[in-house]
Amino acid sequence: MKNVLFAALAATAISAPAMASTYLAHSNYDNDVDSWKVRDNLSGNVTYFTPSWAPSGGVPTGHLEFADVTPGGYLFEAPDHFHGDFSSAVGNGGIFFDWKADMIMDNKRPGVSLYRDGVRLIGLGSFGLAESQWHHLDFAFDLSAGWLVDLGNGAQTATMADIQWVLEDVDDLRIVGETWTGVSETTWLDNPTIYTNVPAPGALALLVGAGLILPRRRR
Ligand SMILES: [Ca+2]
Ligand SMILES: [Ca+2]
Ligand SMILES: [Ca+2]
Repeated sequence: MKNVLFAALAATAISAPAMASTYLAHSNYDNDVDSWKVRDNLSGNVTYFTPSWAPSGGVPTGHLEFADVTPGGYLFEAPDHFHGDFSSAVGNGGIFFDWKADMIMDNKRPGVSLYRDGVRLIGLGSFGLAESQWHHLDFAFDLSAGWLVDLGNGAQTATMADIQWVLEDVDDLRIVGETWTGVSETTWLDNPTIYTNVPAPGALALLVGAGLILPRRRR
């Protein structure tokens, strides 16, 4: 009876193994801004600012906050630990973050860009997001996320080969901050994370268990 139950559980695990994530790069801003910067571009003049660290009210607790300072556009820019080879997440992972803005124009939306050697891979969120509440955005590193790629002559639909190539050697990562034309808005960021999906430990144990049971039953 015990074996029957175990086999049934194992069969469930094989048909739909529970998935968990391994974080390849992550900032939760529990203690500080984790070396993130704000990159402002005013008519080609790039200036870096340090975002504010807000200790409470994020997803959860600590998070970044930045109030617009120039008529140019600003982005949250990741530190070095978001650079490098993340190709293990291609087709089996992605990037997520929690994002909030107090003023969002109809033609503005959150998004993330990953760069390699000037080639830009672009993931875009939805228009019309509610203001002043957190939104969880998650872009899988596959064609389901609608990635665009800009090779220097405008954005076009990205292929898996484009995604693979950029993720092999990411040298810059930026998340949208500017959401309003005019020096008016504030935006907030929490939990930027590059992740891979792996079977949960419980599912793995059941798979191993199934392997132990099946030979015994054949004897
Ligand atoms: Ca946090
Ligand atoms: Ca601005
Ligand atoms: Ca603005």
